[in-house]
Amino acid sequence: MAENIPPRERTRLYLITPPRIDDVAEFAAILEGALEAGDVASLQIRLKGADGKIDVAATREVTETVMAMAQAYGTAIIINDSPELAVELGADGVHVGPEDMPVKKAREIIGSDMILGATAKDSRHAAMAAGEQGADYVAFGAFYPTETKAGTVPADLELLEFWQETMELPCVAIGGITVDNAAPLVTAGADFLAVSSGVWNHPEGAAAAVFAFNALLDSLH
Ligand code: TZP
Ligand code: MG
Repeated sequence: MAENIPPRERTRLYLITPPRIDDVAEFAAILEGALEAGDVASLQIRLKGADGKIDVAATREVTETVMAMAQAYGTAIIINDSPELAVELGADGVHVGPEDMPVKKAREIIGSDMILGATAKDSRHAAMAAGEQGADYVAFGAFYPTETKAGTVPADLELLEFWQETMELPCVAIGGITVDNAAPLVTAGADFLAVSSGVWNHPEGAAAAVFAFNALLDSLH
């Protein structure tokens, strides 16, 4: 590890909602069980319409429903794609991809206090540029095949190792992560594990998944 980089904190879990939520009350109940089961640093509200774009109405409804609960558990609410909506909803932050808007513009919209995350896929250069433009974290992936997002590019562990050794900006690993395949990402240096289907589709339920992820993270720390 480079001398000027402080030791990394324990890797934390970063939940992402399923792309569609039909029953918001049922989702809120499942989420509460999951938050009760173990540490969740943040919850990204990532809801897509039939056109693949952000479902604004659903994002509003779900965010308003879970906001107080997330706050009570110390879980930051991050809105996907739309800085304007993140501001309107009083969220803790926003996550933008290259197809959404430039990181610099997103920072201008949200101001200096909100969290800004940026997708960097498999590119250290995109990640560095995002950091220079004001991102608070960068997301690398997809590390494993995923059905949650179409058109992902494969990323490999060396990227996490490089980032951990040379950069201070926190990084998120994403894409097809489950309790069973997460360990190498943690060892390679991911600061956060961003997980959707690996939690919501866990055979024993979301709470069991969050518990198991935290047990794994504790064991690797
Ligand atoms: N970006 C890259 S992979 C991915 C996103 C949003 C999907 C994450 O969901 P899952 O179900 O954990 O693979
Ligand atoms: Mg996006």
